[in-house]
Amino acid sequence: MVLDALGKSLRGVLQKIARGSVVDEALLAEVVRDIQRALLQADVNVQLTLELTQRVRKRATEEKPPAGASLRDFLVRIIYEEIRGILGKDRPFELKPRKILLAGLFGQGKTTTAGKLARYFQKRGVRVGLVAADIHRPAAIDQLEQLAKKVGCEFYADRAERRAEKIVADALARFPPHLAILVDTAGRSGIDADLIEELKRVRAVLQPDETILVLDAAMGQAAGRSAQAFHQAVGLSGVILTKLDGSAKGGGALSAVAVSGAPILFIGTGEHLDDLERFEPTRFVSRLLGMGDIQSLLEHFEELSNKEAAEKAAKNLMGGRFTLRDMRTQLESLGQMGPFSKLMSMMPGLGAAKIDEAKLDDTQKRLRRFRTILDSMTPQELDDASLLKADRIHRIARGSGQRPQEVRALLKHFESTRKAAHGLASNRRLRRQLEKQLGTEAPAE
Ligand SMILES: Nc1nc2c(ncn2[C@@H]2O[C@H](COP(=O)(O)OP(=O)(O)OP(=O)(O)O)[C@@H](O)[C@H]2O)c(=O)[nH]1
Ligand SMILES: [Mg+2]
Repeated sequence: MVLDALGKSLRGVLQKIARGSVVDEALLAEVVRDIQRALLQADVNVQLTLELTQRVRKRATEEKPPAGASLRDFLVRIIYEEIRGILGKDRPFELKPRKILLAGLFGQGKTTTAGKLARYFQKRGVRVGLVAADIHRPAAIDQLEQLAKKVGCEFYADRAERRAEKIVADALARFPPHLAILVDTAGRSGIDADLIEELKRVRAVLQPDETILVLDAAMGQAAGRSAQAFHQAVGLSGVILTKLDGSAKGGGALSAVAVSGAPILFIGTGEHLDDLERFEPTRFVSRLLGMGDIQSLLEHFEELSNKEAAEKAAKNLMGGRFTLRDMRTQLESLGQMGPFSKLMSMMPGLGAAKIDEAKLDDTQKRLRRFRTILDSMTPQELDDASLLKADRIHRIARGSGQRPQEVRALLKHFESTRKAAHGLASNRRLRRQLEKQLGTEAPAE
């Protein structure tokens, strides 16, 4: 596994959180310190590291975990999200016949990566044509030809031709149809005018679907500057970071390239043709943190936060404190069989939207209108419907593009729900029965 040391330290942090008797200020300070040390050792930029750990600390002290989640799990999730955040966006990579241009400096792994990508496509059922457009080094052409033989894909080269773009044009004309075409280009010692001009000429002929920069992870943070410069000069659709297997500085390269705005698509993890892995930040972080289970932890959180709002609304309703805000939650949870919609469907009059098939369409349209109206209200209005006098009703109508009558209809619906809820709250037998079904405790009165 790449970034082994970083992964080990971060997993150590999570274990510390799991073992600690309480999540308190002392533990948080220790966790923040450990994360800092781990990231800096992996060559992640100092400022980036400090900002990340500051956010972890701030969120852990200021944000509240959703009801039902432990502080411990919440802290783990914050750490996961923040580390995930410095690795860039997940980007799909299409496996179909299309044209890919590989560029990069000297010795970064372009030719090897062209071979690896060819195998990656072919293994997944897409035939590949490799084009040797490195005109400066004859050995590079032989190298690519060897790789093409190993992979068993199409190959085109013209050892006598001195124009890379001509080679590409000939390859396009000669290859059979429906190939993924991968073009290997020459490297230089720096980004110079000649290199950029050559890439632009090749690009004009190839019309690539992807322009991918191949970068050696051993550059560490400097990989970020290189990616940025290439991105500005030729416009990149992605980056492949090579030699992550041998580099302790991988964290610096990964995070710095992510900042450049060009997504990392693959990572090279060895010299062999199969040593190429898709890079997806979300999965990568899960693996790094050693959490086969982080996925289930995250899903659990997702459910909890939806459930939390619905449960709170249900409690308010039963406690006779039903607000417009709760009504909005009600509308949002209609259709999901959460505790709240269960409650609504059991109440006379309120479950009508779900039961009366004939009116369902009309009702749903109306509920959608209600939601846009509620979205035009201020937080104060959502908490206190008594504020809603004529002038506010007109403002909300304008803001939501509805007629004032519709806003009044919403308020009437709200009022009848509240009254029904009040009746429900005072019917102790019915209420106990509901509470049992919902698994909620009686709200304080
Ligand atoms: N360990 C390891 N070595 C790699 C990886 N990718 C490439 N290499 C090695 O890096 C060296 C340079 O690779 P090339 O593919 O020739 O690099 P290039 O960018 O085409 O080089 P030029 O064409 O000379 O500019 C070779 O020895 C490769 O075996 C990787 O992911 N891991
Ligand atoms: Mg090469």
